[in-house]
Amino acid sequence: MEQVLTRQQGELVALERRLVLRVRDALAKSDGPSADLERLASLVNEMDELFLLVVVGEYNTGKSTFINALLGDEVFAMGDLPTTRAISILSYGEAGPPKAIGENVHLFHYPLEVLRDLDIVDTPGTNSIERMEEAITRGFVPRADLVLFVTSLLQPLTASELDFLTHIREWGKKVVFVVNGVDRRNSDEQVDRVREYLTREIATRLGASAPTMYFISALQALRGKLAARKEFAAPNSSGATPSAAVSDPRNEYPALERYVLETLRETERVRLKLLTPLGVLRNLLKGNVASLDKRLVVVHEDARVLRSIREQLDAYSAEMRSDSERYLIEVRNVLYELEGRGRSWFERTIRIGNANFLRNKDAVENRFRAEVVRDSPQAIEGVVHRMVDWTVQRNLRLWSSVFAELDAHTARLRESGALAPHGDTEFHYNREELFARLREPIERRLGEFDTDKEAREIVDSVKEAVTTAFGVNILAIGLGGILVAAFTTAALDVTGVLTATVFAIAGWLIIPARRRRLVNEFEAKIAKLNADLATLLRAKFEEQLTRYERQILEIVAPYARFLETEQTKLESSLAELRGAEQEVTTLEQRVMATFPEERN
Ligand SMILES: Nc1nc2c(ncn2[C@@H]2O[C@H](COP(=O)(O)OP(=O)(O)O)[C@@H](O)[C@H]2O)c(=O)[nH]1
Ligand SMILES: [Mg+2]
Repeated sequence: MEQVLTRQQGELVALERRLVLRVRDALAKSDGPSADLERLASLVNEMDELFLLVVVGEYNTGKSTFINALLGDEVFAMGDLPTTRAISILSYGEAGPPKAIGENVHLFHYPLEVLRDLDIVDTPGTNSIERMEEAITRGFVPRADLVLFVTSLLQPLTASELDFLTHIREWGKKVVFVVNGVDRRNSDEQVDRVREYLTREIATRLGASAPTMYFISALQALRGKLAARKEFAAPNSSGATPSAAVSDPRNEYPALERYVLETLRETERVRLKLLTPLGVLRNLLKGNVASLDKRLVVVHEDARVLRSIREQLDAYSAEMRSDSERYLIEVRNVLYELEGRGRSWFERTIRIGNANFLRNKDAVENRFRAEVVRDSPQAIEGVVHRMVDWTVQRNLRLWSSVFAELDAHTARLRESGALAPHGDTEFHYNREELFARLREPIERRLGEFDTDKEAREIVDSVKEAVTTAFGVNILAIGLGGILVAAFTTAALDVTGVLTATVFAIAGWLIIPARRRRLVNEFEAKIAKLNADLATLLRAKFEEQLTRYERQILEIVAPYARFLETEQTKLESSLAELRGAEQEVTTLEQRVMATFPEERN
């Protein structure tokens, strides 16, 4: 049976070791805290070490006295001052002066049988004014396989003790409560009341039902043993019964000693030893899952902001596209009126009586300009200018609202602590940097935004396009000038048809038919001009809109990529850690099933 258990123990240790390494790798990959990584690295070694029975409690509760009682010797200094600044590890061996091993750790030896199986650790008292001592003890807690928590009958469970117990429980440690100083009781009822009180408080405040609890007098026990020793060394030297103190029926020291010397030498020790790494893993995993979860929330928040910026951009573009149509309608109306004027001009002008006038190209052109073209080019130019101004203004507004959104988001994150300067992990660092990168160009652009210059650039490009489209090669000053030239081409065509020869040969006979054809041609020209202008303006507008969209997307894109990578990384790390948590539970159950708890 023993062999089977040993083999099973070996198997479980191997599984645990593999799990510890797996968690260590997962934490390293997810930029886990270096303290956690160090803890896991030492955990691997500690698994091979002896069982650690760690005695904790506030100073002066009798920790050192209790250990001395176990040894039946005064190995540790007992006193009223919180002087035990170091952790004292007691191992099996010849007694002698302690050795300092590492910072704040002293190694003692004593030839007590039980020490072959376990090391006993005396810790500096918590709650002394020396915060250092408490920190040393707290740091040692994760290593414990079992914690003996010593409190005093006269002051059971102070606020700071509760705080310390919470810390111990976070590491999943089994705690045995030792209430010391029963010799100082006023009555037996006092002991019963304290037991009831502690059982209740431990259950409600720490969630541990039926705690293991021993009411002892370490001092009586120690004195008894020392006296027995003396008696052994010099029999019949005194008539007093040395075991009188130990025979106090309310002193449960003998039961506690049995627990340490006997129970702990059996499967209980193996069980607890196997549970220790699992408790440590569970605690580290819990903390890291929580912090990754928090990071994931931040990443989701950020992604939401980017999505909202993209949505704003989409809404802006859609709205701009549909709103821009109204400028095209204005252009069409100008041309429509021009067409109307042109039609009646042809009616009035293309007549036999005007033959002389019609032969004068310059005169026709001038009159056509004065009576048909009129201010249409200026009107169209005005529409184009207004359209451009509107586009530029709206774009500026989009940038401002994107900026405001980012700003509000940063403020929210800062408030929630997600951007706190103490967050010195790579995650926060990258994030801050990207935020700065994201804001900087927007801020700069808002500062430099020159509406006039933007508008001028757009009008220039429209001008260039009109020049190419209508084949008017003029280095004109304004868009209007180019349009005048374009319209006049229409008039020139009119005069081109009405040559002198036509009048001479066909005379008045063909005039009405000619006129009709001219009007038709003119209408077709205007329709084409309208279509060309609309296409042109749409294209220019679309070009502009696309440029604006690209400008914003270019700024947002690296950030979006970062978030995407970060999210994938976080999610896979979380899955990994959650899987490990599952594994901890499975192993815990196996340990409990293989080495069941002994009820005493
Ligand atoms: N009356 C009484 N005094 C005790 C008992 N245990 C320890 N003391 C005294 O309390 C003081 C502090 O004990 P010590 O073991 O040094 O406490 P530690 O600081 O927790 O290690 C010493 O003077 C001990 O003699 C006890 O059970 N009864
Ligand atoms: Mg002490």
